[in-house]
This record gives sequence, structure tokens and C-alpha cells, in this order.
Amino acid sequence: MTSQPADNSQSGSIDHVLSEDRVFPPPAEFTQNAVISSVQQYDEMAAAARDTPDEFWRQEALEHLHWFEPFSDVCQWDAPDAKWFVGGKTNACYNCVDAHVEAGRGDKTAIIWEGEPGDARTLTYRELQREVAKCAEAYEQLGVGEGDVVSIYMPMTPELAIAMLACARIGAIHSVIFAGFSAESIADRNNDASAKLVITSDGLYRRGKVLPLKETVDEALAKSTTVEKCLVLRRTGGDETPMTEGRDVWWHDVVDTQPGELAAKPLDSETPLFILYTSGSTGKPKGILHTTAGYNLWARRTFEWVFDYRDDDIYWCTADCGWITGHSYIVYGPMTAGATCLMYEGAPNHPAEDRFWDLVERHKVTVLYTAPTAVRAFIKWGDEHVDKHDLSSLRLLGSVGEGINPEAWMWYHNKIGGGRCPIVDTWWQTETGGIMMSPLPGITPTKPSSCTKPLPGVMPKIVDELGNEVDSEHGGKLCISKPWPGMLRGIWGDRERFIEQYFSDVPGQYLTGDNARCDRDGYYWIMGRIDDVINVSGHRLSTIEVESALVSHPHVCEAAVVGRPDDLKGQAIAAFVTTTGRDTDDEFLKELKQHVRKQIGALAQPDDIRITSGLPKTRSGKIMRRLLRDVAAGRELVGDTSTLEDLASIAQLQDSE
Ligand code: 6R9
Repeated sequence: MTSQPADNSQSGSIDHVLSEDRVFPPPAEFTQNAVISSVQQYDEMAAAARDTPDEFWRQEALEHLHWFEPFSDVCQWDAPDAKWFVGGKTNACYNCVDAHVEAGRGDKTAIIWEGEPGDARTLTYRELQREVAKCAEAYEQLGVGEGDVVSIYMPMTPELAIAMLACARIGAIHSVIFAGFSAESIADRNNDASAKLVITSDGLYRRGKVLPLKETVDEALAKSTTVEKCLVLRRTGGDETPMTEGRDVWWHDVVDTQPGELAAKPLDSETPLFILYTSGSTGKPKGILHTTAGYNLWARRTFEWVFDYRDDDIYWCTADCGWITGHSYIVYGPMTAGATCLMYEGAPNHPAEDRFWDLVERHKVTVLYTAPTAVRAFIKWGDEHVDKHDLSSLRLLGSVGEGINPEAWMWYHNKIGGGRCPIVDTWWQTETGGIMMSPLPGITPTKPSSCTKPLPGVMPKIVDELGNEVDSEHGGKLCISKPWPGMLRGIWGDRERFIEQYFSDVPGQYLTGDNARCDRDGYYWIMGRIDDVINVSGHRLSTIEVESALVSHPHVCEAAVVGRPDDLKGQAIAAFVTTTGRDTDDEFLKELKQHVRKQIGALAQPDDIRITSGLPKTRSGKIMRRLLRDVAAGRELVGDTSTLEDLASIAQLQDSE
């Protein structure tokens, strides 16, 4: 099981200590009916995208987007600047909504929505078209037009998707901010983007409570110098919502009263579509910019390929629209494909821990896309919540956001997927716009915890500290060597940071910020963020492998591993774990260390292990190792904590020192 790594502190490559031998071939049913149904088909697509990219993408764009005016050049690439489908005119909202109505599919259900309290709504594509047009008309009335930035700070209601699409309809740029961020974070984002309009709701339901969103927005608006108007959706009711005369207007007054006839505006391919702020590891969040045509095509095609889209699917992505996953795989990807999407407003454990499974059963969900953090929570809550429900409608499962530890993968596969559903472990980033590496469920044998292979058009490369390509069986920095349609077009207002962050390590190539290795079968394994690598006596270890070894212990639920300064070894390994039903005495800690030693070797054995009731996570569910590094080293917390889901979790860890 273990390898004997050499001292590689100079080369910058990463030791690989965990081996995973299980392989799950695709079920025959998939191979027969899949969108990509043979290895040969994939090979041909990948070869075409590599060897004749202009022809490949020209064909894709002509077939899968609507064009008001044709494009001339397919791609102009002058690193780091990419322009796709140059000179063409299209509209992402048209592609998502109007195209289906025009094609006679207006009566198909677009959104099946369920609120946390149990209220429900469905919208056909035709109804969605009307609602989006009304919202766009309201924007124009409020003085918002092409190129203006609209901040959206809303609960997961249909109006959130409507507000996004209405921006796309007129060429306004949306900046969705997770509902739940602080007033400070909203103001920072408003100011950085020079937002003109903010859309919010009176309140938000979360675990049965009402959070007063509008009050938070008011606090933010006091510090937002560019915002002129605030549009407020009534979601939770009650009449205490503070409204500022001349600035604030109700959705039901200005949107619902519109005729709903405004057509989608033909827009240049490179028209900015949205900004989405993602936390940098230090300093202020970056506004990642995506533009219209390339992003739209990438979102659609990756959705269809990876989720093996079929017309009768009931597709559910459990993400929030405040995350890139919600942008690409709740709104732009599935809707451009014309899919029926389930959208759920609330928490997975309200009113009880079986809420997701209840939703899957009642709506007969066929494709479920969620995050490892959710899977680990389900494992912790216990199988009995799953066992109550009939999940036989499911045919495909997806994972995104972090590496999924092999044991969590196995549970997801067996318990949720009944052993019959392939799992697509999708690796990508806000910056990449859509999925970059993932199994294709009809053809790719899966290995737990590997995101397997690049999608057609994705050219990954693994390099060392100096930017030289390394033997990819050793880990190194993951780069993408060629442009792809969905790539970011910049960091809003900060060109220098854009170049420095993504294009300076290996000139002309996109640096992902992740480490990865590629095995003999050409399968990629993401080894975590470059900044998270632990250097023990000259051996560079990836966090995910040590974490996976811990999680493979039957009483460990989640694990986060970080390096802390050590005089002797450079860094020592500190682990934070959450457990299920076992005494957490010294005996147990000893057993855990032994377990890791047995799984992956003495080198990777944690020096200290702390049992905790929770780990600090971002709102999209990623473990924040940066904060844990500070806790482990006994340092003050530094850098941006605005994306932290639960400040209490970190306070509790600090107290327990
Ligand atoms: C979509 C999204 C991006 C970072 C990325 C990587 C981690 C995402 C992953 C994964 C291992 C996967 N990540 N998916 N790591 N396996 N399947 O998450 O975007 O929020 O920008 O985060 O998330 O570290 O670099 P974003």
C-alpha cells in the first residue's frame, strides 16, 4: 500500500502515499444510452478539440447556442487574454429560456421549487420567460442597462434565478453574493464592482428561523457609495421591513406589474455576463469575470456530457446560486440544455435529517449533484434517515467542491446510489466556469477519489516549482496549457492580480492553484491547494491523502490535516477530526495514529490529533485549512474570514487549546 518517497523538497513535486485500487466500470445501461457512449467517441472528440480546436468549437457553438449574428473567429488567444466567438451576437438568457419556447418546448417544466417551510412552485419555460422579461423591464425602469452591475443577495427562490437571467437579458452584469454574508462583505463587493442596484428579500428561512436579510443590506448600503436602488422581494412576510423612500422598492410593485414582453438583447460574445467573488487565501476577495458566449457554451456542454443529460431527467444540484456551482449547474448549464431542475431553498436537516431524501423520493430525482461536505454530514447523521426513503429514481450522482474521501465515495455509491449509480467526481473552479475533469458516466471506469480524465478541450499539465513538466505520477502544480471557452476573462478591476495569480508561474498557461498527480491509466488525482502542502522532513505531503486515511477509520467522520511549525522536521502534522459514536480518550487517539501509520506509513502519521465537534468551512462547504493552520500554530487568525460559514467552530477550536 505504501510507497517510499524520496526527499523531494527541492523539486517541488508531491509525495503520493495513499493508493486506491478499487475500480467501478460503468453500468451497461449507461453505455448504451449515454450522450458520450463509447471510448472511441470520447477519443475522437478529445483529439478534435486538441488538434483542430477552431473547427471543433465552431461546430459546438453553431449547434448549441443561438446566434443573432454569426461570429467570425472562433478564438483569439493572446495570453492571458482570450476572446471566443469573436464578432458574434448571442444572449445567455435567450439560450436558457426563449430558445425552448421558440422550439415548442415552452410547456416543459423548467424549475420545480420547494421552500424550506414546504411551500412549492413550478415554472414552465414559458412562465419563466414571462417572469424574466418582467424583471428585465423593471431593471430598465430602475435605470439599469447594459454594463451596469447588479448585486443579488437573495434566498434560493425562483426569483434568484429570474434576477440573474434578467441581467443576462439586457446585458447587465450580475454579482451574486451568498445570502448570509456580513454587511461588511456585501459593501466590499458592491464597492469593488460599482454596483448600481442591489436585489434582496425581506428575510430568509434557515432551519426554521427567519433571518432579516434586508436589515443586513441596509447596513451594507450605508457604506456602498455606488448603489442607487434596492429591489426587495417579499419572502418571509411581516411588516417590519425597513424601506428607504426613493431608494427601496418592492418586487411585487415594480416587477409583477410589468407586461413581460421585453425581448432578449443581441449581445456581443464577449459581453460580461457576471462577476463572482471568491475568497483569496489572503487579502480581499477577487471578482472573477465571465463573459457571455464562451461561458454559456461551456456550461451547457459540460452539463450535457457529465450529467449525461436526457430529456426526462429531474435534475437536482443542491448548491446555492451564490457559488459558481449554482451559476453553471443550476442556471446556465441545465437551462440552456432545457432541463427540468429541482431547486430547494433550505437546510438539509430541516425539519429533519432526511429532507434531501424526502425531496428525491417525492420529485423522483434522477440526477443528484452535491458536495462531499454534505455526504459526510449524511454519514454522521446515520443511515436510518436514508433508509426511510425510496431512492430508486436516481441514476447518476455527482460530487463537487473538494476531494471526496474514498470512504465517503463508497458510502455515496452504496447507500445513496444503491450500488448502481455512477459517481461523477467533478473537478473545476470558479475561474474555469465549468467542469474540467470528470468521469463520463457511460464510459469511464471510476476510482474512488479520482476526478479521472479531462473533458474534451481541457489540456492539463503537471509542473514543478520552476514550471517544468514533471513525471506526472509524482504530484506537482496543475496547469491548463490551452485556453477553453469557459475560462475566466479577468479579475474585476485588477489586471495585475489576474496576471500574477494565474499566468506568471508558467508564462502563457493557466495556473490552477491546486496540486495533482496523474496515474498510469491517465487518471488525475487532485491533491489539494498548493498552499496546503505539508512539508515533513523534506517530504511534501498532500492533505487529502492523510485525511482520507483518517476518514477510513470507522469512527472518523471528517478530518482536516495541516502542517504546524516543528523545529526538528520543518513541519509536524496536526489533524482535526470529527467522530461518530465512540469515546474519544487517549486510547482512541493512539489507535487513530496507528491506523494512519498502517494505511499510509510512518511519515504521514499525525503528530497531534484534536477531536472537535465541527470544522471551519466556507459557505460552499470547503474546509478552511488556512484557519486551522493558525489554530495549530497557536497564531492569531489572519486574512479574510468573510466566507467562513460558522465562526463559532473556530472559536471552539481555539478555546480547546
Ligand atoms: C467548483 C468549485 C475550486 C477549488 C479547486 C479545488 C477544490 C473543487 C474538486 C476540488 C478535489 C474535486 N475542488 N472540486 N478538489 N476534487 N472534485 O468548487 O469552485 O469554489 O472556486 O473552488 O475547489 O481545490 O481549486 P471553487
